[in-house]
Amino acid sequence: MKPRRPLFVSFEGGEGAGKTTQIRLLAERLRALGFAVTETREPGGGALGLPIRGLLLDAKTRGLDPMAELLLIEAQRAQHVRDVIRPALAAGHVVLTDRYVDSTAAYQGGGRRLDARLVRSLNRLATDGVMPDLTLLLDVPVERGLERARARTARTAGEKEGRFEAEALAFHRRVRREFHRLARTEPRRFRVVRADRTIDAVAAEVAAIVEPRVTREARRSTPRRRP
Ligand code: Z5A
Repeated sequence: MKPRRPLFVSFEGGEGAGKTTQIRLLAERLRALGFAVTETREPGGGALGLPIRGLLLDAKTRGLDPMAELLLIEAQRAQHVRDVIRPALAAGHVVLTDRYVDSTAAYQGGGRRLDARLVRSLNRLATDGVMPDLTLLLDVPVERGLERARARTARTAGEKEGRFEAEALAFHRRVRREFHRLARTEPRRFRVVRADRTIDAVAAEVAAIVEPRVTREARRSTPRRRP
């Protein structure tokens, strides 16, 4: 295994943008190069991830107050950082997370119109300052992404459309606008990747962005030989 410094990469974007697909491909590629990789997601990672994911995504959870939704997301995040992200970074892994703080800004801030400053401060509290080094925003027009997500849901036996998929187009457009705004606000952290292309084309661009960063970190952690 190569000596390395950790790198924390988040994947963001709307429904059906291809985050899960791209994380899987990138993780395979990095592992083949000899890097230790931790794949995780929100909601889902950590001890509270799955139960809270069930509550948030199930269309049967009707009438969930937006503030309750926000607090559930931040609760699972605090545990996710403690259980998964911090230990993986401490072990020198490349951590790839499917959604993180920017999803909260986009969905609960942009989509649900909760106060942006409140979302930012809860994000800060929950992450305890553990922020991604790099964020890839996979950007796809809302209709195209929803089409993909719904086609996948229809293929998956027994799965019904989830709470977020069922939201109006206007909601998803606000989410996408907010992602774009965040990317403009933090151009050093964000890279916007056009995701309305083939899986291979997107994967090639993702690799071209992430691999040099991972390799650079590995070189910086290699002790120099004395002459
Ligand atoms: N949420 C929130 O509100 N606030 C928060 O802070 C956080 C989350 C952290 C998580 O659900 C939900 O939680 C999310 C917001 C909310 N909303 N929803 N729904 P999720 O994890 O189930 O949903 P998702 O993150 O949007 O995942 P997704 O719909 O599965 O999208 P994806 O991961 O970006 O895409 P994918 O699974 O890789 O691909 C979807 C389908 O498209 C699949 O059949 C692929 O084979 C296909 N695909 C992928 N790429 C392509 C390309 N390039 N061309 C053609 N087809 C493709």
